[in-house]
Amino acid sequence: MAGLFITFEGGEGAGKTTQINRLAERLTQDGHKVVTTREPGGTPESEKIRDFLVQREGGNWTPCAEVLLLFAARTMHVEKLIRPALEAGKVVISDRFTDSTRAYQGYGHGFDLKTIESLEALVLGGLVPDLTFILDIDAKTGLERSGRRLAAEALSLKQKEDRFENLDITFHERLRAGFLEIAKNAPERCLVIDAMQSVEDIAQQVAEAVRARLRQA
Ligand code: Z5A
Repeated sequence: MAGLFITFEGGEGAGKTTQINRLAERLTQDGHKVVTTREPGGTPESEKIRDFLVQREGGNWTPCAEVLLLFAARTMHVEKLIRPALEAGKVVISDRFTDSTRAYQGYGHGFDLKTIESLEALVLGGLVPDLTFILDIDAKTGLERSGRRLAAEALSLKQKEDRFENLDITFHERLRAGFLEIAKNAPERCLVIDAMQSVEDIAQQVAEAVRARLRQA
């Protein structure tokens, strides 16, 4: 495939959205065609599934149902948006992808990682990000940051996307350890960045890594 597929991962409030906006701006200035997207979501159908999954009153799903909904959203996202954009030579930047299922549902909630891998084989058809940034932050600071963002959003209580933020701190600690384990197992793809640094310093490290990868392509 001709394009470049970049994903951003990490716990709540790690700064993914902030960094994706910076990176997209830089790459566009450099003359690249950039598509930014997110998971769950990215297509109209997948955005509907997102509401079930992340909103406070989206539903009380069993772990298996939650995983299947995530992969239903992901197959639409991959087939309708990500793959066509990569085939058209674009840079696709996704706010979360399948590493989040491994981290949240697998390491966080204890859902069987082998089953997640089987679903990945079915849904992704070999698609793997070229580069994954794991923004690493301690759970408490991340939750404080994301709490401030949620408080600032002018949404009704029902629409608040805080179903995962409301889980206890030990869940978020397992999540962080899960992301670090994922990075350790895929060092050729994953770059762990200390998310406690300033927005500017992180943006610089991200831009350098992406430019290096684009030079290799
Ligand atoms: N989920 C799942 O369980 N399984 C899956 O497979 C997938 C997802 C794909 C939605 O994700 C939820 O879905 C998510 C996991 C679950 N759990 N939750 N909740 P999301 O990505 O939409 O939600 P999020 O991680 O909570 O997003 P977030 O809180 O917006 O975090 P962020 O995008 O990483 O951060 P941000 O919006 O850029 O920044 C947050 C605040 O911190 C904001 O006020 C910034 O101005 C500030 N900030 C950012 N960077 C800095 C630095 N460097 N210093 C200081 N302050 C900063």
